[in-house]
Amino acid sequence: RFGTSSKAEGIISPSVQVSYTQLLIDGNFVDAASGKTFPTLDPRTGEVIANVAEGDAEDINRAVKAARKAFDEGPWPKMTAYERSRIMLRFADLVEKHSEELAALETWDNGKTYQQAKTAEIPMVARLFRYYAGWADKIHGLTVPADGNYHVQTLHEPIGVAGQIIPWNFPLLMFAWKVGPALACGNTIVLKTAEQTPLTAFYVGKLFLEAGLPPGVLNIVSGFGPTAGASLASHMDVDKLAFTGSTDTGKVILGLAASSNLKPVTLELGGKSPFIVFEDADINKAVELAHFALFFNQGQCCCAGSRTFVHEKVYDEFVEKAKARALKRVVGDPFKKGIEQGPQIDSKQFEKVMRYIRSGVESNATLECGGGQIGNKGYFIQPTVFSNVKDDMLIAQDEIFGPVQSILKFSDVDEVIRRANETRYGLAAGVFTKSLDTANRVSRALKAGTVWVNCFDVFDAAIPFGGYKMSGNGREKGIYSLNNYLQVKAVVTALNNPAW
Ligand code: TXE
Repeated sequence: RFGTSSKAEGIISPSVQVSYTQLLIDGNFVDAASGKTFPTLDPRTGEVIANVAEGDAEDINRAVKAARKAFDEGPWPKMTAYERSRIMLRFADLVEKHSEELAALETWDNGKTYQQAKTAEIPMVARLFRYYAGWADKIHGLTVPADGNYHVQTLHEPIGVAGQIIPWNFPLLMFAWKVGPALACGNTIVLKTAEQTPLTAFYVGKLFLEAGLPPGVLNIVSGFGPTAGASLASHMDVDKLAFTGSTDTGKVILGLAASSNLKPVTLELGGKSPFIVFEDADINKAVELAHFALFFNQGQCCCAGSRTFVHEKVYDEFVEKAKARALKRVVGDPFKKGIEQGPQIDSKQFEKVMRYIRSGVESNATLECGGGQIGNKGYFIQPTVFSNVKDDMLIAQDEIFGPVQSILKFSDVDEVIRRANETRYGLAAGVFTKSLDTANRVSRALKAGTVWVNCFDVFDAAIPFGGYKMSGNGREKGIYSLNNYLQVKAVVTALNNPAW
């Protein structure tokens, strides 16, 4: 139980306990068939929060069977869209009602600040479900004017059983991005949570049952990638797969889908997003937003602005200010007031980030500040800034996924467009300028799924999100996400009309 110290000075979360640690299959919380469990850890200390059921192939089979039955026999796809929409709306209300416990559980399991979880992420989860509830009864096909004596219509049907595999950096938001559109379209779901963060999905699974979701419509399996995840990706009775995670695992998943039943796959993978500051930008604002773009969520964002390109005329001033801002960043217990940065998710990610920091130093980038661990417990890392970063350095090419800002220098527009695009990724980009011409030119030239102009990390349920190149395929959120979960059927009927 967390919260025994909730009255201690500065602690801002309510007390919360772990109530659900079993798999949610066919409307019931059950142990893994093997009886196995695994620990989920508190990133502040590395200590065990709870042991949760370790699902594997057999549990995925059970979950897929339940989802199949709920799809084929109903009631989910056979309910009216309005009824489905009302369940989703009731669920959104319950998320809001339980937002404090959910935010506390998310912080405990993930290490993100309670403030961020409570004021930004949980409200966005509710918003997403309301947005997709709104779509449920507005999904329809077309009548098509074809040549000949035919009446042609398209039916937009749910695909069937959707498999969804999510990561640990935004556990509930990723749940919402995937589950919202799948349910709105009438699919049933088997979702595998990340092994680092299984807790909040179980909690909202319970809220969904309370909202009236029929058994088997949403099944949640915790477990590891190569076992539970791979069984879901290669399952012959899963009709569609959606994945968010690393590019390497994305490739494995695509292979598993291809070698099993060719299920369609949407992938949201890594990034190395440029954040471009032109000489005419408001420098103070650009420094603050570049800081936010990189350090938000401990730097664990697929769209982090992890290559900060700054025009040579304002480079030195920018670096000085970026360093001063990073030095001011408050790192500590994410449950405490005023904390901006908590620990990294686990020892594997911590070691990865530290390796990249060493690589930056060894490749002669200038370490402006940070570079070390904070304390000797948990996975806290000093906000780190490198200047004089060159394109061919590893820290400018690979996704670090931590609080490490790399600042590069450029001298003209064509050069920065070329360099910004010289990456295997293409998820997002930021452009900072007061010139409309520069903003328009650069945002059209960048190969990225999202371009933020004079802003960054603006998310909204209606704005599509996804990647070019090795950042993935398909778009989530907005109207675009519905296509991922629908089949289009053309019905062509001969018209017995001799006059035509
Ligand atoms: O990712 P994985 P990891 C990036 C980030 C991070 C790196 C590694 O750079 O440092 O990936 O993180 C499941 N079959 N991102 O190791 O392995 C796994 O259980 C089926 C960016 O955590 O991709 C988890 O549920 N599933 C990213 C999910 O995949 C498998 C967010 C993600 O794990 C599997 C997270 C397999 N063989 C990491 N192997 C983003 N785009 O936001 C693993 N999984």
